[in-house]
Amino acid sequence: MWQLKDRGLIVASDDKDKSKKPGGKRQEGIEVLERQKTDTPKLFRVILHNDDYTTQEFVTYVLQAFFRKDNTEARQIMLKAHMTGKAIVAVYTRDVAESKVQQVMDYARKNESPLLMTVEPET
Ligand code: TYC
Repeated sequence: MWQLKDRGLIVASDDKDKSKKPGGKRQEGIEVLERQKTDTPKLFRVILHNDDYTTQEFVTYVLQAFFRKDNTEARQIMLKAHMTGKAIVAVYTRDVAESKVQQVMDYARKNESPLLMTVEPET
């Protein structure tokens, strides 16, 4: 198990922790820093899917409002989906990607749009 300590150190606190002497307290410092690991989180793409009903303006607005795209990039992503069927909007951790998609789909349904976004793992 990994724990975040006060000064931002990541220290191991599992049984295999060699810096922990038998019966004694775990030692921290240089020894611990050498053991520092960066567990890179898995990343997930938010995919925008084309449909025949949502207006180009609505899609462009959604990309700006929910994904902080400027108008030019939002239009490029929208047009890619419009012309090819789908486009990658952004890449996030799973929680953020799923939450963004949920928010957009809620907003789209309230506005009577069938706009579809999905989440897929990065390869
Ligand atoms: N195809 C839609 C239209 O012509 C526009 C559109 C673009 C809809 C991209 C969805 O993801 C989309 N009105």
